[in-house]
Amino acid sequence: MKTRHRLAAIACLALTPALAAAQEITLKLVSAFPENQFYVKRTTDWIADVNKDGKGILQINFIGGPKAIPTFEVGKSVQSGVVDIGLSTGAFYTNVMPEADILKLSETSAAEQRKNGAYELINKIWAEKANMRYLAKVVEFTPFHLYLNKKIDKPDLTGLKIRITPVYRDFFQSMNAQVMTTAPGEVYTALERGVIDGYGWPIHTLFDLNWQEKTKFRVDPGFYNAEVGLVMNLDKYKSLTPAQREYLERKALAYEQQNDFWKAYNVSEAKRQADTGIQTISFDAATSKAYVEKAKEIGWANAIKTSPQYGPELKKVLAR
Ligand code: 173
Repeated sequence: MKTRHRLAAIACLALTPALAAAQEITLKLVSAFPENQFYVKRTTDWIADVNKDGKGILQINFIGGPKAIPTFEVGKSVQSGVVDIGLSTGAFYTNVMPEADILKLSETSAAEQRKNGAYELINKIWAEKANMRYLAKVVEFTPFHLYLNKKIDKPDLTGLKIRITPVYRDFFQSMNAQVMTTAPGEVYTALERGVIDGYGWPIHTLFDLNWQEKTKFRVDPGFYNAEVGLVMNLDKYKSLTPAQREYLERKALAYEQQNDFWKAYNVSEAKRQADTGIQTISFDAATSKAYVEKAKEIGWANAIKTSPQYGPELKKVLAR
């Protein structure tokens, strides 16, 4: 009895200062997507919920979008700890590690990846190569498409200048496109000035940036699976108390578990494109099948080339 009391007293003394200092933490979050884009609205709604329930535990402060930190710098800022959390797609931080762009090749869902070892593998790689914790995937079930202002009748982009990110580079180049990398925030002006004849982008959210005003065609079918995630500086993640970490992970998982939302949203976005006059370009069945297969083949070939170490391991858990 006596020893137990003494131990309890020592434990209390040891814990008190730590508890007092770490009651509530405020994390800084930036978005690699423009502030007026829907991903940011969904994320600020999520932040409001985190902050409402997280009083005395954990708060998130939304710093802003690319005006605060440029799109292709968000990954580096999370890696170095300039900010704590980034809302980004992997293609925007291949300057931190090439593996980041491999998540677009996911055919298994985030929910499956939590069960089949992919989530642990991703976190092993993200920790080792980018000093990051991958908290949650918040966009999936979403194909990318090629949007054009000039009509094509076969998958040949010879003579066309197309805006890309690393997501589309190898695939569009394999169809002879001349490519130009830009952040989403620069696409409208490039279209307006006629600097580009088209661009790669998901099936959704092009209205947020008014691109429908400058877009004539969408090429079907889509390819890959858009990934947008919340990534956190690993040192900051490790510095959280167990209660803060449990809270953040629970809220991040709840956000990820809303991804079914995108399925119906994408159907409505395709309809909205048609309603606004964006025409679809499609190929015959065999050509369409070859188009999607080529995208996948090129995607994995590049993944394995840029990451001989992790490309093949990721393929086992991301591909079907
Ligand atoms: O086209 C892009 O900017 C891009 O790579 C991307 C990736 C995921 C979601 C939205 C856009």
